[in-house]
Amino acid sequence: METTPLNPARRRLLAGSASALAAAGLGATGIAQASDAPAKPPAPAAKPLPPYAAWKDADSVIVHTPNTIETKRSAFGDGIITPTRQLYVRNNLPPPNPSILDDRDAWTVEILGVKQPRTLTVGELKTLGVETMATVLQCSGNGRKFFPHKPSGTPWEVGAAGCVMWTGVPVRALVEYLGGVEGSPSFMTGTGGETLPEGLDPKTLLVERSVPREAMQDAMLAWEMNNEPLTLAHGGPLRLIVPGYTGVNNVKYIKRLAFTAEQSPAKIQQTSYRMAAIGSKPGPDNPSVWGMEPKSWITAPGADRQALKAGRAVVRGVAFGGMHAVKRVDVSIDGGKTWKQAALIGPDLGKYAWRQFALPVELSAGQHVLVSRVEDSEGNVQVEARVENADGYVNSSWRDHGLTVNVS
Ligand SMILES: Nc1nc2c(c(=O)[nH]1)N[C@H]1C(S)=C(S)[C@@H](COP(=O)(O)O)O[C@H]1N2
Ligand SMILES: [Mo]
Repeated sequence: METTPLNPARRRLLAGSASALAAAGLGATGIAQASDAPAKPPAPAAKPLPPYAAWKDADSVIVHTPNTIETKRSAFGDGIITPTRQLYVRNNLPPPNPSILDDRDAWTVEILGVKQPRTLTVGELKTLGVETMATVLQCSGNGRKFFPHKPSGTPWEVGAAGCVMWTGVPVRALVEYLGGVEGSPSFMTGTGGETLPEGLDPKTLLVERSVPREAMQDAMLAWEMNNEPLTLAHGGPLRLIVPGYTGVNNVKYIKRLAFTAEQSPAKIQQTSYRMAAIGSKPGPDNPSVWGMEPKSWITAPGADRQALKAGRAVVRGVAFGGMHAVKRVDVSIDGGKTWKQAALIGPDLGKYAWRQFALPVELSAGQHVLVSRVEDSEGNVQVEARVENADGYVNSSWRDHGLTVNVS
């Protein structure tokens, strides 16, 4: 349905049908109808925000379900950090009872697989060290909407992602305090603190994720997001942050952090979040969805069907390397035929944050496809085509993420 002004071809078509109606002897009414835009089906009513996330900015988000809330392409904000009220939310299970935030410092986390395994309170964690870092938090399924085979799962477009500032204790400092890692386990496994329904095998629901042990080097147990105590929606009182890894590996409401020889037996580790061929059943032999890849997308101008006038405009967007820093970003306003290097603007908050980029352009009337392509410090370039996979994970395709705008 067109919400943007009609392009010339469309105008001709309608003019043609109007004169055809006139020729057929229809009166003014017929012509008026023909020159109006075709009747629109009523827009589906926006779903309400669920109570635990009622404080989100309703105009900035798309509520897919009570547990899957996406940031609109136009709503990442003009600064580098995604405002908390605009940040996406993804819960695989309903969040725990809000009473877990009543006494934040009393929340406990059990640390296993270290020389002196122990249960610590958040209050104690706060005495062991503190750091602040920015990371891109991005759901493994961000961009799923563009997979033509329509995988099951939320059809996220670009907005299951944000750049977030975390404050907490480095896992390194915690492990050192507990005497170091015991033996040589291959994985770091975090367990979420949701209350599981009774009578079901906990393995089918438990949010427990294992990542390669090396990831501990930069990982953090965080109690603050964007300078505020961590909300329930985002995993308060305590959350594991594994920079460079997709969203699911950043376990909320963390109750246990363990250094383990094996990956978690939970379904979410064994069969979900695996890169499997379309048509096959994902399982432990398929690669796990862990590290993120270089990815960027345009956020302005013209996102979410904002009207555009011909003339000067600044094409803007966000870009990240996943595991490495951003080196450069190129932008095209003709769908990838010709490219120009964009300027990286705003502060550099480290290799796990995203960079904002901008390129002034001259936009002529008509339709344009705005795309961006990032290269990381290791020379890895954002892929043109998505890697097809059964469940629609890790779509980093620059072509899929292009923004089509109509300029009048
Ligand atoms: N305990 C727990 N941690 C979790 C989840 C969950 O359902 N429970 N969802 C994961 C997924 S799939 C994503 S994408 C991110 C979403 O983080 P956010 O809701 O703070 O944006 O949290 C991850 N950590
Ligand atoms: Mo996710």
